[in-house]
Amino acid sequence: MNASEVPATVDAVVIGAGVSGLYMIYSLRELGLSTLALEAGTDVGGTWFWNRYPGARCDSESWCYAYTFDKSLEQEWDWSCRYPEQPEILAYLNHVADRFDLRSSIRFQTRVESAVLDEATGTWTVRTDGGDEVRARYLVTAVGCLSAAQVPAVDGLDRFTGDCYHTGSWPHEGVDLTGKRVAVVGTGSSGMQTIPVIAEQAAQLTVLQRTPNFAIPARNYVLGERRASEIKGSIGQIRDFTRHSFAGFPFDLREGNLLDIDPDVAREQFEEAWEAGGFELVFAGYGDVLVDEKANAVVADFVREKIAEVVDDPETVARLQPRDYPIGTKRVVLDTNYFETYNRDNVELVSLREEPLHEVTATGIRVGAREIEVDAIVFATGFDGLTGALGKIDIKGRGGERLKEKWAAGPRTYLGVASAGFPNMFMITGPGSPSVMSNMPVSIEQHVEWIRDCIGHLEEVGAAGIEATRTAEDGWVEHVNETAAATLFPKANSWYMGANVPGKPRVFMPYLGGVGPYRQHCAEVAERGYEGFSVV
Ligand code: N01
Repeated sequence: MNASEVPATVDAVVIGAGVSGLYMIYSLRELGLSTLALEAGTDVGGTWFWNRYPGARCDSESWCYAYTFDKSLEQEWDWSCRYPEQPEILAYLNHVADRFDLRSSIRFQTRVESAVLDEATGTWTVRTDGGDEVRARYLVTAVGCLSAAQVPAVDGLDRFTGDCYHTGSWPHEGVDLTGKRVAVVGTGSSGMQTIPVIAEQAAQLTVLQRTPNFAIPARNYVLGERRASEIKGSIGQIRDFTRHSFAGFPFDLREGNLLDIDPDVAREQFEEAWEAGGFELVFAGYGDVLVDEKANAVVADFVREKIAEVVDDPETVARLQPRDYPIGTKRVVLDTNYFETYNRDNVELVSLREEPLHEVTATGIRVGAREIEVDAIVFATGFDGLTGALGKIDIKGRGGERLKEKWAAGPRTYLGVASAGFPNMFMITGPGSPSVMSNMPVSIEQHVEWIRDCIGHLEEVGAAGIEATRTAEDGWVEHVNETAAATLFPKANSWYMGANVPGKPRVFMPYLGGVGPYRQHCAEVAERGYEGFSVV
């Protein structure tokens, strides 16, 4: 089933049918509101619908990368392993859509082009690429933080006669790279996941690296019946823990500071974390690692040493060891055989710092003083994060103010969920909320439930609308900036800072105050009658 007709009026429009959109539909329906979700893709899944590149997988533990709103759903779904691959997560999201009959509220293959506030009625008119218009009292953006793919403007790209792909919009029918000469541009999470898999298929793989990245072994494993049943038995405790943890994971920071610990003891702990795999080495490390450069260097040195142990060629080791930003301040990657891949005969690492990328030719890529002939180029060059997808929609609020213009010098939100001048518009995991600094489903559920309760309150008291005040927003933006400034994060040219998009303002966009404290703060705002909002 599909909401094939766009009705003239609904209570709420949701933009997107990924992890956040699906749960928002469910929650708005719980309130008894008529809800229409508009989704550009042909099916549900959002990030997991588009990112089908070889090796795409989750790097949160599967049992925490799932909805928690329905206890029987938690018990009935069986994850195969610790870090499932994209098809399994997409199958899960399809299962959720079917189980709760969510598709009947979704209009697929429909991209939202604009959303315009009618101040007189306090309603939003949402226009689609098909020319349909729908009017709604509530507008909820569930557009994802990483959904606007970025392909760099490399000279000559239009002349290339081979095949070109971006990891974030991978062909659904799959791509056979067997026996091909392939170049991968980019060594972030997507690049580091796909490089080892492409290396196994391709005749020759050239990796074009601008900035080396820190990675920790994922050490994925099959769950097995015993472990799966243990997890299901304790899922309630796990759920409570993640919700109140710092980053939404089933582990938290250690007590104390690394620099106060005996170096031998610390080393032993690092070795254990390395062997166990996963994010614990950095995110369950000591609090000073992400705020104190000396403490950070201890962990960074450890990971650099590990890279040197794995990779045979010393020149390649030197190119792969990140040196110019603190570990953790660009997204740490959980890898499977990434560094090992550089020991293969068919893989070459090109550092674009030594051999700059000049242009793409008809048959290859010109770097430094040479041309590398390739049959296919894979851009693993990331996204216009956090604001890119919202910026593609022409959102006009009070007085015709455009959200994009309001955010020209960086996003301005209250709690990352609302923006002054845009009444009755809610952003799920918007900039200024923990979002990408956390295990996403945990933050998504918190936002969806907060928005649901807020809308439920408005309906109950018969309010016409809600809007963040400029004062509350200014205070929140300042708090978000101060929190980031107290850490090492602004020291890296990361997409968190907008550094990967030419011309984008350098502002640290997510909120670093932690998932648990943020949840508590949002709950208190609601308890105090939606403090910082005007309810009319
Ligand atoms: O994108 P990225 P991504 N010329 O921006 C390089 C999530 N995710 O798709 O570092 C040459 O991280 C760029 O270089 P530099 C996760 O949150 C999660 O990999 O900017 N190179 C970098 O190496 C992640 O952080 C999973 O110097 C250029 C790479 O391309 C986020 O998505 C899996 C370039 C881009 O890395 C984005 O990850 C995948 C240019 N002009 C993604 N422009 C999970 O495991 C960019 N680069 C859940």
